[in-house]
Amino acid sequence: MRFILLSISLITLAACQGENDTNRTVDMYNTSGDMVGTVELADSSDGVNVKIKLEGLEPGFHGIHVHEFPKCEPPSFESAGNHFNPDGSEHGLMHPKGAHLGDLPNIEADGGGLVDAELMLPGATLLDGKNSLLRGDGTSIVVHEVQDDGVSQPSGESGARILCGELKANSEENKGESPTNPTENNKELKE
Ligand SMILES: [Cu+2]
Ligand SMILES: [Zn+2]
Repeated sequence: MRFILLSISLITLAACQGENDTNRTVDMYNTSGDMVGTVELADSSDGVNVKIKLEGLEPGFHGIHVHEFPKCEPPSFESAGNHFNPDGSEHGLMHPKGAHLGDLPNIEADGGGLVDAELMLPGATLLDGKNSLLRGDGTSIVVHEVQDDGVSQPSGESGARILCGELKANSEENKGESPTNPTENNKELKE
């Protein structure tokens, strides 16, 4: 009986430790380095829920995608790389061989330049695995100048990258000064 209770508490502990990575907030920056809003990510059974709150955009539609590197270097944000595409698909939510896992529907800024939208990334996760937005060093979220047409390669003719936010893996570990875990290197690497 005591053993069972111990097991349950260990399982609960493990679940709590994983909780950090089921919700993440990404700060979004423009090409001048001003923070202009946030993107809140929440893992769910269907994918990753994406809540977008932005200001200062040109009114109208804008493309938005998850890009492959957690690196936002202004003013071009080219450092963010291509769209996050672990399955090797074509770009575009309307493409027959699409879409990239990181492709999202366009967001619309109102007359005052504000965006308040809630979208979904089906099949993506914040947990471990091939489709994890925190895979490797992480990913980034990029907003574009104009709307994504949903079919053109490689990125839907959505124009310049105007906002970018980094979604870094293990950010809570990077904050502290604590030394890296020495057992980390002992894990067997399978090809
Ligand atoms: Cu993009
Ligand atoms: Zn794409």
